[in-house]
Amino acid sequence: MAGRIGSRAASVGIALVGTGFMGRAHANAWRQAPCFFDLARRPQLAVVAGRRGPVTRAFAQRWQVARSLTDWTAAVRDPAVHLVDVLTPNHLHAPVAVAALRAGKHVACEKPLAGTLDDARVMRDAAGKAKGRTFVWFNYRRCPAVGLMRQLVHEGRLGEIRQVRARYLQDWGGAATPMAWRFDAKLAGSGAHGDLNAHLVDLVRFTTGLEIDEVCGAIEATFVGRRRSARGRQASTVDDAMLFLARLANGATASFEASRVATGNQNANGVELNGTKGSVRFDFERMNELEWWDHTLPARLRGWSRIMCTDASHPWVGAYWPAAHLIGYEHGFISMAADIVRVITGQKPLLPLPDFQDAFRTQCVLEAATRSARTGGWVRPDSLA
Ligand code: SOE
Repeated sequence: MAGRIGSRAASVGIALVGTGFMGRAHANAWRQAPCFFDLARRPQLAVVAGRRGPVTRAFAQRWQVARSLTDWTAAVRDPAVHLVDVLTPNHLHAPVAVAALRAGKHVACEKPLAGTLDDARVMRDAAGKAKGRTFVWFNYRRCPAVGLMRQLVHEGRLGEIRQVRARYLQDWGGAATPMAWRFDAKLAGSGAHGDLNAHLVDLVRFTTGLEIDEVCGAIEATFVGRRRSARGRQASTVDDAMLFLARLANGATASFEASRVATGNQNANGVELNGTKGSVRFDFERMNELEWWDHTLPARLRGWSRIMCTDASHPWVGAYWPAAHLIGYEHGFISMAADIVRVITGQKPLLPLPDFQDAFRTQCVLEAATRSARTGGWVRPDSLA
């Protein structure tokens, strides 16, 4: 079969399953990656599958995808496809990803790995038995400032990490936002928690290299119980905000805060790490910058320095523009698409990519927080694996 792993094709045939916001972000990334990065094989948009025929056809035309289908099972089996990119609502991640792995394809799946821990476990197990490689689109790992944050920690410049503050704040305008799959627990699993805390847990694990040992003090809240839709008013069954505390493997304390009701914050995805030798902080709303407090300097020289992470020596930046010619949201996806192609052509990614095994650990932390919110107790993510 032409599309099976190990074939000597000059291109990597991609099937996009989904045509929404992420469909656009990924179609763009696969198209742009070989323009900026030298890749052993060129990604080719072979197929797009979507529920609605006209929308899917228009998507295919706009993004120059060779074929459009309304049946994702056919996309997964297509011999021209080497990698299936799962961009569906969360409840479809497991069926699509497992079918693709069984068909011998590589799989890249949107975050969170799944809406439920059970689905995530099925995906992790299927990946363990498959020949194909797996990837999860925790795209913020590919911000150069986040990459630098990880490098500073791993070079020992922060000393021992003692405290972590992670918050991902959005403002969805309350009841003004109409019903969508993201508000339906059966389709999404959870609300702000799976959508936003998933990124934070991944970012903290990625930048510190530390696992999360224990979770406690979680609190979840739903403020908008019903939303308007074409079918009248429908129940919104997910959390609008979820906060929790955690202890990392080295004893450091951490706080996590995800919200869709944080008026005035639009995409404030931020992490601060405090170590014995220094601190760093990042906020996606200023994504090209990393702030660093170097505590090894003499006291009279200490202060927050703002590093413009646009030098060619910063991760991925050399592929783009000259210093201070800023990059944006889409570049994280482009860099990730390039790193995925590197992995499936036997090369190393610039910095580690999350696979299903890795994202399953993040999912266990999310589940631990949900259980803590509902029982009021301490939960060890490891005990759920
Ligand atoms: C919506 O909350 C959303 O698009 C998330 O689903 C993404 O993961 C995040 O990057 C931006 O906000």
